[in-house]
Amino acid sequence: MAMAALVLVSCEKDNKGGKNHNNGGDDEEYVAPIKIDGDVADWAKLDATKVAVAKNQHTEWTAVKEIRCYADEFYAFYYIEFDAAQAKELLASANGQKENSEGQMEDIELPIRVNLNTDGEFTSGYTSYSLDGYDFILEGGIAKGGAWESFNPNMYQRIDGWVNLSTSEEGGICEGAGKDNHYELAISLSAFNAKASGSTVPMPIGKTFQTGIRFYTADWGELSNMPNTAPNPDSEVKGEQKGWGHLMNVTVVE
Ligand SMILES: [Ca+2]
Ligand SMILES: [Ca+2]
Repeated sequence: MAMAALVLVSCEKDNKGGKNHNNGGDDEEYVAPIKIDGDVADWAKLDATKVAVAKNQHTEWTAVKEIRCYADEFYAFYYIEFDAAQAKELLASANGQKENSEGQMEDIELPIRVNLNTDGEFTSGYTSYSLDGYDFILEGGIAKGGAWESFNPNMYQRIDGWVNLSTSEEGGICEGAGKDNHYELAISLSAFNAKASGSTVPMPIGKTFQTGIRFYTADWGELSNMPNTAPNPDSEVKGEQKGWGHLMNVTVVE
């Protein structure tokens, strides 16, 4: 929690400089509309017409009930609601250590992948496991040691395979916090775009983007794709057979 607070403070400092467009007058201090603390009461204060919402419609994936996304010019905020009973089981399962593929011991975590389509095109990027081609993945754990943890992901861009633009050790792109069966996370758009703009295929987040989240068990079993739909076995589209949904469309609020 202490580290998450530090990240937000440093981002606010940077952002204040970026917002200084009235000739150095008394800038209004930016106050994030969502505090990343796992308490989701602040979401009720947002203009609901500007919040993208995806409710679980899948008949087999029941662990995640709903996700939401709201973006202002500094952050993209995410709300995640788990089924209360399954959240307890998932937290308990993200505990202890395991040997990774390189033979080293590492913490068992509950991983997620935040998917972002930043180029406005639905055929470029990664088209498997989503009906829309997304260009970036933020991949990392949200729980370990039996408790929620901050979100400090690796950042990958789809350029002829996945290219790692930033490691979790570098940090500074995201933060997250959970409480009971809710989890909140924020992406710093300036930090994300600094990495995205510096790649061989620059593709920063603009005024609109599309997003979703894939959820996994602690051993990378499929837990849920959000947004989703009820599976349609009669469809000729593989994603529709499996109940994958279209990404949420998010317009940045200025
Ligand atoms: Ca909050
Ligand atoms: Ca794309």
